[in-house]
Amino acid sequence: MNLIREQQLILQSEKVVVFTGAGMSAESGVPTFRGKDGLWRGRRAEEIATPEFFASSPEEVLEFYRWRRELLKHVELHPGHVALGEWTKKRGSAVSVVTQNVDGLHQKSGCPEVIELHGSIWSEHCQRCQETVEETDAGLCSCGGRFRPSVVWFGESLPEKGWSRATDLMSNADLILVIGTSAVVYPAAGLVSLALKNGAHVLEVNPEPVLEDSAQTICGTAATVLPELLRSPQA
Ligand code: BJW
Repeated sequence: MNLIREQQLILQSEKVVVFTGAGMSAESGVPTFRGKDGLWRGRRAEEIATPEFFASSPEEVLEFYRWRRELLKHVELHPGHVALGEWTKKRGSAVSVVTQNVDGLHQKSGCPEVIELHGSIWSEHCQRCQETVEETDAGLCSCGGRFRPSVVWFGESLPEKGWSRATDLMSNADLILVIGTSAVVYPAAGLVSLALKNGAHVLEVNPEPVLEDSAQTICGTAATVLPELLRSPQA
């Protein structure tokens, strides 16, 4: 894979945002939402990841998250995570990661700043009093409300602080690396248009690129492309 021009572009960029989706974790064995393994017991994310479904079938939803946490406890970082973790540490405050993923794998690989737009699967909050606990399967709160995963379901707002930081970063970046997202879920997907409108260069890594008109695309997977892309170009 010859990525010299892309490596140079990265080297010349002063403010970079890495924007990731489920495809980033796919090669660690975590199913994407809209890929072939994306259904859980025949249900799509649009059905199960909703407050309405939790209200009607809380045990089924909690089991879905239990299953995913159990899977995540046993996955390993792939070479793309490792390369991204090392590179972000090296570039320091010049790089931020904005992710739609709730799995915590960017943090595990050492990325210093990770903004989780859709929350985290590793904490829960009470539906009634909003108390947050760094605990999973917490059951009932002392106020009598039910704890639920602190993730963002359809129809819910994104965390205010994270969203504000993400829009700020996207508006001021000169390069956005978009990795492993179908870019169909809003408002997160709109961040790419925001960056483009503000003059950023967009480089997409995806085996099935989705941003072809507006971005430069590298057709390949995160684990194969990132170690090469984030290497310094050879003299
Ligand atoms: C690889 C790879 C490899 C594979 N390497 N790449 C019409 C227009 C605009 C908006 C709306 C609309 N109708 C409804 C809405 C709103 C709705 C929405 O966007 N719906 C769309 C489906 C149309 N959005 C919302 O409701 C959001 N909130 C909101 O808008 O609030 C305002 C509001 C308030 C009140 C009323 C109405 C609005 C909230 C969205 C929350 C999304 N939550 C989920 C679940 C999180 C919790 C959990 O994990 O359980 O977030 S859904 C799911 O989709 C998850 C993901 O973060 C998100 C995005 O998916 P992602 O990451 O892109 O994954 P995939 O599977 O789609 O794509 C994987 C990609 O990887 C593919 O491209 C592959 O090719 C690629 N790939 N292998 C690299 N190895």
